[in-house]
Amino acid sequence: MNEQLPSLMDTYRDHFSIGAAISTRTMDVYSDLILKQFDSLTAENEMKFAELQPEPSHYDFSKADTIMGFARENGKKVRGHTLVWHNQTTNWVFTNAEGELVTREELLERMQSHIETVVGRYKGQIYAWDVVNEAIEDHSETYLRPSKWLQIIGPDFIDKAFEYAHLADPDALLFYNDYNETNPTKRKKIIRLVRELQDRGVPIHGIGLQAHWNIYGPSLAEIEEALQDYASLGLPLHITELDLSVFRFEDRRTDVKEPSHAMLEAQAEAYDGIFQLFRAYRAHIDNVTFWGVADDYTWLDDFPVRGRKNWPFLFDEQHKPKESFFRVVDF
Ligand code: HXH
Repeated sequence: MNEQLPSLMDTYRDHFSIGAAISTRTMDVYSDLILKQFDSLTAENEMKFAELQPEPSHYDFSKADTIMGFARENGKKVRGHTLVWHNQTTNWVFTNAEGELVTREELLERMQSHIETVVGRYKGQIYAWDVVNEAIEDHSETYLRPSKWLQIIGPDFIDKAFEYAHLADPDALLFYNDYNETNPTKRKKIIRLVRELQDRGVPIHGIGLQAHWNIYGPSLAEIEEALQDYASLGLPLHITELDLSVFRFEDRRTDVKEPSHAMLEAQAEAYDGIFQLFRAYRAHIDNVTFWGVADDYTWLDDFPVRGRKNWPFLFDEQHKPKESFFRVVDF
């Protein structure tokens, strides 16, 4: 029945590639949609530090390899996510046998060997890596987020991560990736960071804007201002983790069992405006990746409100296109 359905990746072929985050489970559940709609894939969790190196020097590439195999067999590009992050990184990374924090040199060595091993394994197969994820502090006047990486190595942990990744695969495009990226205060800090990296000659090739937004905001004006600001750095932009929650950030309700007509209309309107902007900035945006495929599974189920489902994508729980889909492909 969906045979006449337009394809996102074909519709946007001349604008940017269209991606989706998947897991070894969802790549099967969504295989029909993935094959037809998306030309770029990201492992939602399977390439994070804790998944790949759960214990010192004990790597488990089984799930990541399964995703790489699926991508290769089906001719999909792969974005790598993510090498250095304060979350989903096991505590052993930062401690020695006595349970004390390791030295700067020891942590740099662990960082380099992890990056070499992971980036090296997929050399030439992963076209872009999120090298450092979420290193900027959100609100306050603080610049960098307090983390073990920062505490032990110092602010140049970011430089080092990019340098190690570049050595491991000189052809991979290296990205700094963050959320709340349209917030003016955080935006300025992200831009400051990227500019400093550029000034120091650090091999950074792009900026990843996560775009975990909702149907109430950020406004198109805020998004456009952010795109303009980021584009001024002269680096390609990837929209790395797009989804549009149907709830305001402060909304804590758990009694909504299906999305209302009004929610779906507002979502279609929002997706329409957002993709108009993405098209207008096609000279700067090279990839738009959704952080999932269809509404039957999203990381936003139960997060940040336990017991609450969410419906953030272009395809519904039956994998059928929503009004949002038709608005995105109709221009
Ligand atoms: C992303 N973080 C990650 O990059 C991705 O790897 C993961 O799969 C999903 C989302 C977004 C994020 C950032 C901060 C955050 C939550 C999600 O912190 C909060 C904690 C509680 C409430 C709200 C935000």
